[in-house]
Amino acid sequence: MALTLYYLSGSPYAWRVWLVLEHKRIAYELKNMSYDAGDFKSPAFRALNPRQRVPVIVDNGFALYESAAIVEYLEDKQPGEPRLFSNEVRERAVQRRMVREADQYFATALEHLVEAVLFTPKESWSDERIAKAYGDLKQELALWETMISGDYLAGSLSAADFTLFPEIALVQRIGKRKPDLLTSDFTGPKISAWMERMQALPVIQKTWPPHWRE
Ligand SMILES: N[C@@H](CCC(=O)N[C@@H](CS)C(=O)NCC(=O)O)C(=O)O
Repeated sequence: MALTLYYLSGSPYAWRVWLVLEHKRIAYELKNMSYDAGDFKSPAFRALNPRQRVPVIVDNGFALYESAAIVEYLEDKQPGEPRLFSNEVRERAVQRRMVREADQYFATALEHLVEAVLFTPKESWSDERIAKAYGDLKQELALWETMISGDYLAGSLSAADFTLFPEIALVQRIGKRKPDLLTSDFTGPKISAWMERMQALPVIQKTWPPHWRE
């Protein structure tokens, strides 16, 4: 039985898992979820994830949620090249640290921005709330600017890159909804170059959120 990924277009967490499946060339089937159709509230989905969030994978009857845990599971299930974590112990530790940092700090501020812009009707937008979330994200990225050491966040292309890229891409997407949001200093030169490098990867092109292409 193929592995199924419960997916929502535009979710940075679901995108991470899709990227990893493609990168590791693991066969999968995508199940597109819809808020409007009530998919998240269905008893069947709740049985897979009581938190009612994507991503969820079901691998031959084994259901798992939380994107970072799914990424580690996929690496454990199919170890070896192409790897998601370095086989050098310290580099692997830094990659794991970055996954946690992206989820704990960047994604928390990102969720505030999503709430403030995407989930709030335009007429009720609070400039103060939006500026706070945006400022936190910018401050976070100033730190990442000092952390990136080469072409990728830490050593070769890894789970760290597949975690942070979709999160920053979502901020850029929110900038399309609110054109005065993004300032030219949002990402420094190193993170800007890394974003471009990432965006050029075939795996990113292939998994670009479908509704962002429209
Ligand atoms: N920590 C979770 C976050 C998952 C998450 O928040 N997913 C959002 C989409 S971006 C979701 O499914 N939200 C559904 C809802 O809140 O009803 C992960 O990494 O998998």
